[in-house]
Amino acid sequence: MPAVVVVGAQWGDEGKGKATDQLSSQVDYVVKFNGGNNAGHTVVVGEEKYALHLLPSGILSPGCTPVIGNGVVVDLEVLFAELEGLSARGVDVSRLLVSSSAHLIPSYNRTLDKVTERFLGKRQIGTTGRGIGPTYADKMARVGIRVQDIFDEKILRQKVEGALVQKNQLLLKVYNRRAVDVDEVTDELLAYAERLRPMVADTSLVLNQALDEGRTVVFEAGQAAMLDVDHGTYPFVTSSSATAGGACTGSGVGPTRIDRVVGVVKAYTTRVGEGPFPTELNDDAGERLRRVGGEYGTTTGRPRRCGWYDAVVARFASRVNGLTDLVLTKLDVLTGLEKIPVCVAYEVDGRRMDDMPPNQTDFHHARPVYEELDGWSEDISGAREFSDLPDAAQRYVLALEEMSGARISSIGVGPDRAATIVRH
Ligand code: 2SA
Ligand code: GDP
Ligand code: MG
Repeated sequence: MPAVVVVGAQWGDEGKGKATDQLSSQVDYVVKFNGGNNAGHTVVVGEEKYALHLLPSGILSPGCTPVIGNGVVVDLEVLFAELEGLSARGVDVSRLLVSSSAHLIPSYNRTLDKVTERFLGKRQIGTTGRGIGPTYADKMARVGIRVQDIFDEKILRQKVEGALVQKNQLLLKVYNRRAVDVDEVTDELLAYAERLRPMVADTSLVLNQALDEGRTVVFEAGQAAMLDVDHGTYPFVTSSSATAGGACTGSGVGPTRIDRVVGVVKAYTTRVGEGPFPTELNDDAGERLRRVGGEYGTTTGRPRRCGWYDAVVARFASRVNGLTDLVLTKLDVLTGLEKIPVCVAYEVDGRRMDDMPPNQTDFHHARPVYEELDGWSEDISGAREFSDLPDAAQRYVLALEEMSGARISSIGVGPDRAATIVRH
């Protein structure tokens, strides 16, 4: 499996961190290709729990080189804080490589993210407030600041000046805020230059050479298909390409080199932030999923919205990512439920739709068509083979597989690395 992409197949927090970490012991490089420190990936290793934001999960595996690709947006303050935090816990962080073309999140974009949300009022996106949207907007508007810029003070100052021409007008005239000082921002960024320099590399070249030598590379997505800027529930999305195509543009590795695309799905659904969510439960059943599943944001601590499994979403994610297989997580969280509803289609203004409505208004009106599956009461957290699962749990997995558009190759029955059933 030389080149494997791991993506979220719902609205994020499916357990991509654990899925990637499990692959990492046999992997040479783990590449983050989109997003930034809006992500929160939890990895549990024995008694130790790690919450990774900007760093790829591969950083926890000795021998694996973690890579921050060109498609990522990097907050340098967060990068060094996260590296120091892991170092203090004995993790070797010396192998990290950062693309010289990745964009930086200057402090003014954190401010703009928060101010814009406040200004949007009821129409807000529910962002993580980390400056992600404004930084990708700068990238597309060609006024972004890249990693390589901080090694040339003159160029950096010019670029910061260019970026601030419009932003300061906006801050002063629309948002009633004080203007940002060019020198202050330039100095803030320059202060990290020498510490960053040894990590900076032409990561596209490094990764392509590694693949030429037969090494194994995992591309780890942040967020998920339904939050992808093109394919998600726009405008309630993040600002990057979180689907498999993003692995190529965000790393400089071509699509012909990708061998496998793994989609991670939870046995139910969660969403954090605003936007449509057909199977959302605003009752005791939703509260139970949140409590048993520990559904709180890994980055912001926000309670996640919870609902039943949505096979329309899974089929859509299988299609837009070209999934080769699915990793099903958190099956253990459903233990104890007598019946488990699963959404098999939508009803939109009296019409049945088996596929994702391409029109956003229809998706806002979509009502789930449920099929009820039998639950199980036995503790499944110790199951390591598919046959260890009670019959009803096996049937639940096989039914999801049938509806979701790809084979389920692995099943999570607990947060720990070991709590996994691999289906051969
Ligand atoms: P942003 O900050 O611009 O990316 O926000 C835009 C939307 O994307 C959602 N988003 C996420 N959804 C799920 N998990 C994410 N990471 C954290 C986690 C979230 C947290 O692992 O729990 O801690 O709150 C993540 N990052 C961005 C976001 O909610 C907006 O809907
Ligand atoms: P990511 O953003 O997709 O990496 O997911 P998060 O780390 O934000 O959220 C997933 C949560 O579920 C984390 O707390 C994981 O430790 C936990 N988790 C992952 N797989 C399983 C599983 O199979 N069972 C249980 N109970 N928890 C899991
Ligand atoms: Mg997460």
